[in-house]
Amino acid sequence: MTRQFIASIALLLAACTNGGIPTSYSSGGGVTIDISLSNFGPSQTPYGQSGGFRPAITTVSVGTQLHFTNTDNFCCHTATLIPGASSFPNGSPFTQKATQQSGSTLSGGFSSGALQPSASSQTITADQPGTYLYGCFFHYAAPMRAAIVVQ
Ligand SMILES: [Cu+2]
Repeated sequence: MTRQFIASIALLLAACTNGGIPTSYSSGGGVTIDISLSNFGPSQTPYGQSGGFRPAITTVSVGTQLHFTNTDNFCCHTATLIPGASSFPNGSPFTQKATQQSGSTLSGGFSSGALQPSASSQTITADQPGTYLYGCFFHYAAPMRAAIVVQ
């Protein structure tokens, strides 16, 4: 194979997989982020190791409405904001409060509370541009962490 051919294949793969990080993009409407520790194994992101949520990085525009659904068949998971973090902290950043549902905007902070199998969170509005890291109270170290980027 020529060097050029190899380079073009590498480019093609990069375009398809976006560096191996599962991402999604939405320009409005509702976006569902799936929660499953069983199905979504660890992947590397610019913020550290992610896992347990799909996509690992959800990219949306301002005004998008988000919610989380527990697609595992066991209790429980949370999706809980890690306030002010630009990378995933080593230890769990959460308190017991994460198990109670709170918040309806990304900038104001949120937690889905403890979600039973098939349960969905409240609707959370991507109200301000920024990068929002979040994770699961019960399985933060698994890892169960992911990011939402609002543009
Ligand atoms: Cu969990």
